[in-house]
Amino acid sequence: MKIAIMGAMPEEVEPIVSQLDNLKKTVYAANTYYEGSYKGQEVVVAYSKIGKVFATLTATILIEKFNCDTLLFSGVAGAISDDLKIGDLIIADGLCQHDLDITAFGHPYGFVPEGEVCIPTDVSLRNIAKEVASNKGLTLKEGVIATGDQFVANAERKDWIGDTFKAAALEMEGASVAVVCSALDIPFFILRAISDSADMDASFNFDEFLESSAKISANFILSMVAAIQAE
Ligand code: 4EH
Repeated sequence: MKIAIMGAMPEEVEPIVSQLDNLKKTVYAANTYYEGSYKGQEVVVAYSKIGKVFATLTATILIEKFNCDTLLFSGVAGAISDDLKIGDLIIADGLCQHDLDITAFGHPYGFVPEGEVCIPTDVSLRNIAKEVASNKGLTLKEGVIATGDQFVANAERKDWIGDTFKAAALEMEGASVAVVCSALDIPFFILRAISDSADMDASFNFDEFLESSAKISANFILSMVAAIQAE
């Protein structure tokens, strides 16, 4: 088993890379991939850069070039649901693309022919996360996470995404990972810690809480790697 751990920004993967043994750096396709191990479990870590296109590229390379057979995403997100506060953890039960719109042809938002509006994540990985959370005495929220190529800092847009996709949180990469992993039949898991509430204060809160929330997510992901290894 070889686990891919992916983030979008350097701040999201640095707390993971810094805890790996036997680190080996490879530059490929204009990005850096960190191979190593954590508690004896082989992992490959990378940050994709921001947005759906870069995330698609990195997820594909982690699987096709580095032969990872499981993918865990760690990062931060904007909250939609009122009961998600800064620093809270949410796991995706499914991912959708809130900026995908061919409604002019009678299709629902987020849908293209031969695709699906919401792509579900792996149930066993979700169950491992719940076990890890209960051992740590942590609360995990679970819900739909909406992805799009925009930093949402607008209450109206955020509410529209929440209403349209029944989404609890939003970010800019998760659905790309979902598309790649479901097409290649790779079990995947998306974890996000809240950095802001996607409203008019979002950019300020984001700058303040990116680092701390990214660490909360990263530490949880490493505990999951240890739990998977111990299985
Ligand atoms: O990778 C992008 C980062 C913001 S853009 C998506 N990430 C963080 C999650 C996220 C998010 N996405 C959309 C957290 N809050 C979000 C929000 N809307 N409100 C970025 C950030 N800093 C510098 C450059 N770009």
